[in-house]
Amino acid sequence: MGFLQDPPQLPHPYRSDRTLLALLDRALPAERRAALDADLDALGDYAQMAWQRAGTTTRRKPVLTPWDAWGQRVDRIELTPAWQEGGALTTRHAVLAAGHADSEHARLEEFARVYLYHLASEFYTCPLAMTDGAATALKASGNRALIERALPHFLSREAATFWLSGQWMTENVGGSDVGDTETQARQDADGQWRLYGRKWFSSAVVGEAALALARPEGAGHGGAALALFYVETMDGARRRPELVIDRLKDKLGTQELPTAEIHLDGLPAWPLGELAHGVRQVAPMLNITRTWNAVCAVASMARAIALARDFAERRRAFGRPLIEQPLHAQTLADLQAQFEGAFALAFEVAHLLGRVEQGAAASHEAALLRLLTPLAKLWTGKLAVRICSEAIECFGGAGYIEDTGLPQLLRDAQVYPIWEGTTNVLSLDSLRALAGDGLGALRTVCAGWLDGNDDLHAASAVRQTLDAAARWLDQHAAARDTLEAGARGLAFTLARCAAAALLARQATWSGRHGDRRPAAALRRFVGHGLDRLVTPDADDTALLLG
Ligand code: MFK
Repeated sequence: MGFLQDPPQLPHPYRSDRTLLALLDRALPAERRAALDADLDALGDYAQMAWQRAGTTTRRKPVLTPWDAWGQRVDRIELTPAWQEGGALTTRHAVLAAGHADSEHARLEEFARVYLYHLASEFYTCPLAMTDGAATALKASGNRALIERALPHFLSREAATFWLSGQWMTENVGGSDVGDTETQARQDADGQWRLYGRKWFSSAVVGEAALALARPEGAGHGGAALALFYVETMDGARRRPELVIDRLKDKLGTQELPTAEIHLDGLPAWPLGELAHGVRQVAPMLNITRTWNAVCAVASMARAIALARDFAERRRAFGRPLIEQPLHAQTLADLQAQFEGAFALAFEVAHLLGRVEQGAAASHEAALLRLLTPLAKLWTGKLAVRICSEAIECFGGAGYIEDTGLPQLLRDAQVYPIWEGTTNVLSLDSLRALAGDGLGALRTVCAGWLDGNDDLHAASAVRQTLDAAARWLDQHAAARDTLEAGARGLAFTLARCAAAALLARQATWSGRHGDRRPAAALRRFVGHGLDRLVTPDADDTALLLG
């Protein structure tokens, strides 16, 4: 037998992740930091085990069996091993419960768990995200009966009582434009609301509950006339007959996740609040799932870079290991710097969320959270695809071979810019957030994050770029079409400025502890430029599309 290449090994996802370790050491009080360690260590162990298991077992997908042998409708879904383990893992390590604890650090501690668990979970994190979102939307609704009914299940620390919740919005007609929802809510003779219609992407169909948008009978058109309902899917051990699974989707990635097309034929439902403004009521859920999306996107980046970095030491070409090849090392270092910026922004959103929820944030920080949430989601989603693509290229042809497990990283990453609102929908959402005082809040906090950092070039780049963004916004505020056409460039610019300022804050802290690597990440990140502003020419756009 001739030469055989050593495959890449996954370093321990928790103990070897210096970015995560430094963040937690900086941001958490020592007592809480120590208390968190055991759960993160165990989730890191599980992630390493799952990577090894994936390399030695045949990959499986969920299977739907609609009918049993005797003609009974059963809609049984067989799940992969990681999915079968999901409830036990989640509750044992309090993945969701941690985020709803009574502390300003609760969300940061939750999302550290999410980050480590995500890839090993095979996107079981998708229904977890929705369950977290449902718990948050229920709390915001103030509906005591539903809160008492569902929250103990959603936030349970025991697998036996744990429930997953879905988020049933998307329909054939209303994907991004949810206001076109066709599902109807009607009251029966006993006054019970029931839902009738078809939901086109249901990613938690194996769950026990869902929040669903529907149009109450007789209500008008558009989003404001929709209502938000809570539903349960099970009747004891059986799925309720009024919920029918039509088929599972055949997707580009996230193939272990059983995403279904369903129809509702009178499923009992309870309104969360008023029978209107359902989009406004579901917004707290969207902002939670968008935060999950951002953290899971950086988890994918971390995994791709960790494997490429490890491989660069094992693989020799042109007489030396890849890591000693200047261009290869440059490529990996660029990825690392971009990742550290994205990581800083996603986790700042997580931490800020906890502080705002617990009333521990300054007054301007609620506006900041409203702005940073879509920015983090849209920027990390796009970056995850780019980083996963570049990282699998670091393996040459091996990165293109299915059973290395590497192509899956890229296919799965492509979901981040799509789920929970595409990049363009989120760019437009950031304009909504900028209509408040999001930009003022961002400028205030960036000044604070930069304070004390000795990289004057970085500080001035952030300040100048934020000034340019503010001028751009003023200049185009009255021209809605130009504003929208340039919204993506504006969003990327603001996201990169926030990330650079956050890198500066981390670099200042790490420098004091003798670690110069975050300062290098800051220099490299700023070196790639912060300004992505564009002023599109509408005539050229029309010509190009003509
Ligand atoms: C592993 C990672 C985990 C990730 C989980 C993945 C789950 C995957 C399942 C899915 O993908 S589910 C599908 C996700 N679909 C979307 O995200 C929908 C995309 N479309 C949008 O986001 C639209 O912007 C939206 C439907 C929310 C709003 O469009 P409209 O109908 O034009 O809404 P409008 O009239 O601007 O806003 C209605 C109200 O909601 C307004 O408040 P008011 O009634 O008080 O005026 C808005 O301010 C408010 N609102 C909208 N977005 C908000 C928000 N409030 C707070 N935060 C937001 N993000």
